[in-house]
Amino acid sequence: MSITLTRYLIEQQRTQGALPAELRLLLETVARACQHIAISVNKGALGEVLGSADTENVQGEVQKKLDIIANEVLIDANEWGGHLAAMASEEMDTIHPIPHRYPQGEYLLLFDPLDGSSNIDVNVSIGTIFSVLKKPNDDPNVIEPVSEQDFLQPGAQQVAAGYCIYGPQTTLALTVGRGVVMFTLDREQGVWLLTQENVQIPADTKEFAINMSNMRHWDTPVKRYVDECLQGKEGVRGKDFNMRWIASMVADVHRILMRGGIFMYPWDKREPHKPGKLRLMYEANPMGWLVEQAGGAATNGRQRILDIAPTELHQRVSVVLGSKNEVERVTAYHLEADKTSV
Ligand code: P6P
Repeated sequence: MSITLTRYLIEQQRTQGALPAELRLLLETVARACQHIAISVNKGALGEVLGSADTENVQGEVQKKLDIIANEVLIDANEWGGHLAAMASEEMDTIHPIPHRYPQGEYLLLFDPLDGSSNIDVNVSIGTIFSVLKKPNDDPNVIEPVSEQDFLQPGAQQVAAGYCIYGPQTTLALTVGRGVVMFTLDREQGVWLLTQENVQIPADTKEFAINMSNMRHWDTPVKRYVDECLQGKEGVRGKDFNMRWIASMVADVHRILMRGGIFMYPWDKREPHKPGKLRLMYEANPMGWLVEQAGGAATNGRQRILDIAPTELHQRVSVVLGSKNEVERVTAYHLEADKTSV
């Protein structure tokens, strides 16, 4: 008998006390929204969903039609349920408070509605990334309007995180702090079925993911690490490495959760004032927690990503995540370089 997402979450709520009812309802709503997004993604050229929307988001990036569709699906699905105080999205400049006509909840939902948009029109895997926080000072007697400041919590405060990858299979990866589980969408039944529990990332790997075209812009520690990988068996690592770069964080992270590896999007000299390309609140934090819950590690090259105290909703961060021993090596190279540069 296959276990559906609903049954799994109810059992987590009932037997482990790990899951408040309101959070369970929120996660089911997000999963249903991802099912809805998958329908649009899978239509492709048949559904008038490809190409640019000819608008820009807060990041200054041209939005694809599917970016906007996915954002609207998540907003519409999560506005009325009574479990949220507000939402934040890569595609929206400011937070989206729950309209007064709906009941207010205690949770904050953050998402990148469609990560990897450059892959949409060429039929390469893309995904939705989401993170759940609790609204701070949630005193039922004190009704304060939710603010952007309420979202600025370190990733260690997340109560749930996950992603949905729209690939050959449509798969949902989820953690509520008790390891990582995966569900695969059964399209015939229209339900998510549990397909993997206790996901574990091997501590070692022979596979690294980074955009090699940026090599000349990298800082020394990253160059040192990648050079050693490229030296292969003859070099200090004593083994050959393989390289992957899908340019879709969800797809690269999913591969790492399934078979190990290290993913790097480090700071580089192209835009030295930016700490990195990826966003902390709705990319690095949820992915960092999933990776840690699966036995891996996630740093910005110097410190644990989940310990970073956010100052802005859309702030960027350098990301090194995946197989624990490799992440620790890259992080050690950064700290060694800092010591010698003092
Ligand atoms: P580049 C997608 O736009 C994204 O935010 C991540 O999903 C992905 O890992 C990265 O950017 C790809 O960036 O510079 O290689 O195109």
